[in-house]
Amino acid sequence: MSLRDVSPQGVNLQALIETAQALLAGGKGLLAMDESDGTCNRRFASVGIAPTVEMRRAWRELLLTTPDLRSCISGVILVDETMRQATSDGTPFVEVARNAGLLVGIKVDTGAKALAAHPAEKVTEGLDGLRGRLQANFAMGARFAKWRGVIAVEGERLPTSACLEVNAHALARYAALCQECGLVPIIEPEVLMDGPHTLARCQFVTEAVLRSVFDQLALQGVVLEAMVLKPNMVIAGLSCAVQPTVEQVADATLQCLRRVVPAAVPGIAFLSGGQAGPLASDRLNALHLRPAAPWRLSFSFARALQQPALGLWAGSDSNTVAAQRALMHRARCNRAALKGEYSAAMEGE
Ligand code: 5MM
Repeated sequence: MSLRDVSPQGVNLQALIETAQALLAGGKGLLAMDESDGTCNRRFASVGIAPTVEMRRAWRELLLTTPDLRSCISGVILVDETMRQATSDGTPFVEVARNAGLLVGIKVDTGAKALAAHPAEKVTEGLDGLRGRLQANFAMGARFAKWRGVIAVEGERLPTSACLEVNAHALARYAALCQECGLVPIIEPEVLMDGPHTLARCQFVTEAVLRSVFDQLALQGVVLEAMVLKPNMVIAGLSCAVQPTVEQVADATLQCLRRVVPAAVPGIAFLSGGQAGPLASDRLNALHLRPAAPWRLSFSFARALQQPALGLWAGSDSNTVAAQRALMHRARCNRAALKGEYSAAMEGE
């Protein structure tokens, strides 16, 4: 395919492609810090932090002002609240991130809601008024966006094809709008790890999900060169009796992706999905010890980067330095994994 420099809507495709490549360049990954209020508050509650706007602001300030974050992280995914907040000295977070050499992204879905007539399944909402919100986010400095579809696995019963189709449709419509508005879409279809399903079942479902997503992306005219895919790794359910080795996860993940992700996609940045930080790094590392894939493989972690730091911070200013060190430790582990140089020994450093 030969890409025109400017799309029919007047969008500079070359700029979008360069942004997508910049997100994936330099052996760096993404820091997802786009937890909605409810999710953030639940994570705060687990370590005894008060669920207030000010504590969420303070936590996001700690993350964004971590010294040297740019050595491992190319971009940060914010949530609307953070996009509009500032540091305690009044510097807007968007400015802080850009001054720190980080591309600014924003989560623009409005959450996964119950899918009518399909008990236990969800569809992600947020398409109404999305064009205007994307234009406003671009004007505020965002250069990429994120939307997450959630797919539950339950034996052979779930997911239904209805769930796959509506989520893929929404992801593709979001992605097309993003590109029209000058933002690179991060496309995140997540097969959840809750349940006793096997590695093979996760691979089967993930392949079906991605096939559906790429069908819809083609239908909606999304330019594959100007997007980033953010999928789950192919793993067994959390309560599956037989847990795969990191090598089995790497092989199943790559086999699945090779079958369905076109080579035109510049990169794949995995979510961590609730895996412990060291395990996520180990699996990411194994993926980089396999023969070269057609896309860059990276990370876009939230919990697997933030969790130890959050526990150390516990809402107290006096713990900021220790928490920022813990964040950088996980970031360095994952940067090493992108070169196939991570090992458990790094955890002791
Ligand atoms: C799967 O969640 C995304 C990646 O985070 P993990 O690495 O922890 O799995 C994450 O970006 C997620 O989409 C945001 O935290 C937003 O989630 P909610 O549910 O709050 O919208």
